[in-house]
Amino acid sequence: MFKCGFVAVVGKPNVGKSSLVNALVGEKIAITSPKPQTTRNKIMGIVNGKDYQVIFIDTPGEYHGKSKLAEYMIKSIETAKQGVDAVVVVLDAQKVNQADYNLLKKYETSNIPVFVVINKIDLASYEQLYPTLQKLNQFGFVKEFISTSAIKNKNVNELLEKVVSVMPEGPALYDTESLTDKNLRFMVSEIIREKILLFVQEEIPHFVGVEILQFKEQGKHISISADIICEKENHKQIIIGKSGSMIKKIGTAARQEIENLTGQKVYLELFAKTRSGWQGDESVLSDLGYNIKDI
Ligand SMILES: Nc1nc2c(ncn2[C@@H]2O[C@H](COP(=O)(O)OP(=O)(O)OP(=O)(O)O)[C@@H](O)[C@H]2O)c(=O)[nH]1
Ligand SMILES: [Mg+2]
Repeated sequence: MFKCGFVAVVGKPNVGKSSLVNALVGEKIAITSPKPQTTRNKIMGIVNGKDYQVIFIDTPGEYHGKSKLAEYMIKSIETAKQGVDAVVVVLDAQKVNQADYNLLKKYETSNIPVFVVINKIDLASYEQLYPTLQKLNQFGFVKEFISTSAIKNKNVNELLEKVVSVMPEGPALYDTESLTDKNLRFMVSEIIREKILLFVQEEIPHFVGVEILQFKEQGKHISISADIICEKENHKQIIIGKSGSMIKKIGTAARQEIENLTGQKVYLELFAKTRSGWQGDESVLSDLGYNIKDI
């Protein structure tokens, strides 16, 4: 008997949803960062076993922004939950609060299995965890509570086994060689954004978008050029850095990761541009791949 199904992975920003999906897949298919609102799209992470295929859908963290980009992200979360066979709600073991309980309550009447993952247990002591686990007892409808560390790969296989056990019978829906529904071009733009999230101070990365202008595979190497779209002129100056030092650092780190991913030599050119109000401009959003009509 072969099993196949879809599982939405949801939760507050920064709880480790993308890290968990990467751990389940066994490869990095989604970018991660210490800053909230890293993920902007729904991204499939496909896990293939001998007698199953589970399609996990990573989603943006639940939040309430007002821009058209926020609207796109919120709609991505909503549509990711539709028609799935199970939901995994991820919590940060150190920071479970009312917002998580409110989120969980929404699933009380759901007629599909709900799993609660208490992630980042490597950072939480038992004394910290105990009151949280006590409070979670009130959610009797939850199929299973699983404590994990996505980073240390702890209990990730146990989670997978539990999820597989509730998947419906059916043939694989995706090529069993595929790990994600996203293409290399998308991954490249995300890797560049991840380096910006890593290197650039607090707020600015949330106002940045990456547009791939050229993506050419030429024999043994790949030539890529991309625009880093900034909200304000001073954001652009920070992205560029003193004598271009920041954009160079972003470019070097991104190029190395793309080379590791593809096994090919990569030429990467980055340009910083200012497009004030781009997060509310449907045509720019569409150029960046955030097309609300597509989801
Ligand atoms: N120590 C520890 N850190 C973790 C673990 N899982 C994730 N992290 C870190 O937590 C941060 C957020 O992880 P992400 O996977 O980007 O979180 P997310 O829920 O996808 O965040 P958004 O996309 O912004 O909603 C990153 O710095 C991760 O390295 C874990 O199990 N243990
Ligand atoms: Mg994420």
